[in-house]
Amino acid sequence: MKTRLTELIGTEYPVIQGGMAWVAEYHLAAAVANAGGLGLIGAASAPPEVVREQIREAKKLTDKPFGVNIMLMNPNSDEVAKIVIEEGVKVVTTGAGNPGRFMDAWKEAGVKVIPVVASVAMAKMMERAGADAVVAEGTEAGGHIGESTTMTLVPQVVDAVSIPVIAAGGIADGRGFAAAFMLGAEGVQMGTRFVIAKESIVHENYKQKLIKAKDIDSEVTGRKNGHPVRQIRNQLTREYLKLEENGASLEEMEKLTLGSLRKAVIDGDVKNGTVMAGQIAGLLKKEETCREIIEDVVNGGMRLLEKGWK
Ligand code: TUI
Repeated sequence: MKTRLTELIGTEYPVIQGGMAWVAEYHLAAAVANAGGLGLIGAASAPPEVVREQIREAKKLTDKPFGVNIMLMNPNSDEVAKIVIEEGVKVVTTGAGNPGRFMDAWKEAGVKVIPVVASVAMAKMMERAGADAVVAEGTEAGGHIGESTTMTLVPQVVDAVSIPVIAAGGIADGRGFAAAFMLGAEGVQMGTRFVIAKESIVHENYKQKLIKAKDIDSEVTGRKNGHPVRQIRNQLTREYLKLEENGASLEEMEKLTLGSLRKAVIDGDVKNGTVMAGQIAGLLKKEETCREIIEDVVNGGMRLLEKGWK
């Protein structure tokens, strides 16, 4: 299946795996790459040398292209930006900020740059700065989010830029894939569905929490402090929202969430840890391989697109 995105990044399918903190490590990235999608290593807040090691491990598991996601709120992002060039990474995606200051160095090194954006203004700015494509991520997504829904954001970004647009937020099956293409996207990015992939190293408790989740089980914390994060409701979100309601200090809130994503992903503490997931978690049914996931999404989507509205 060829789109401008597959041409750009050299994958078989127009499917990108989200660069999820703690979750998107090299086993998952390589499995997605081997299944024909673009796997990503999520640098998140990992020490830069750990990111380098992750890239080298992924290379041992796949000869297909894969990328690195750089979370721009991380103070280490300058160093990680250099490492991706040194290690010959083919694609970089960015989140939670403006990657403008790295753009020239990446372009000069031949790295394809795909910023994740949550607004039309940011998409236009990224195109002007030389981005090769953008991921337009709606507020249905898990983790750090913007305000607009995927349904409204994607067509407005498509109309505003001429580079390829990849839709993200709320997509986990063939119906979401087809809908994204109907909105003008030329690819999709999925996070939540890959969290429960067989190759994902996420703790079984976390996977089961997502499989059991219903449509309304996610909650957004941090709206008041400017860092809204979507996650599955639990003891931690209840405590957090209570503190937020009572006007607690940033320090108090940070005490609660420090290391909380690791607690859920690695230790399996889904009560006191942060269980980031998108609103589509309610659709998830079972653990499958990355190949099964990608084939289900692409084949299901293509069947719908060929069938039309009937
Ligand atoms: O980045 C994400 N999702 C994330 S990052 C993350 S790590 C984290 N951990 C704990 C607390 C907070 C974050 C978890 N999930 N998605 C991409 C994304 N980017 N969504 C929204 C944005 C965004 C927001 C503002 C992109 C650009 C932007 O512009 C800011 C500016 O500088 O104008």
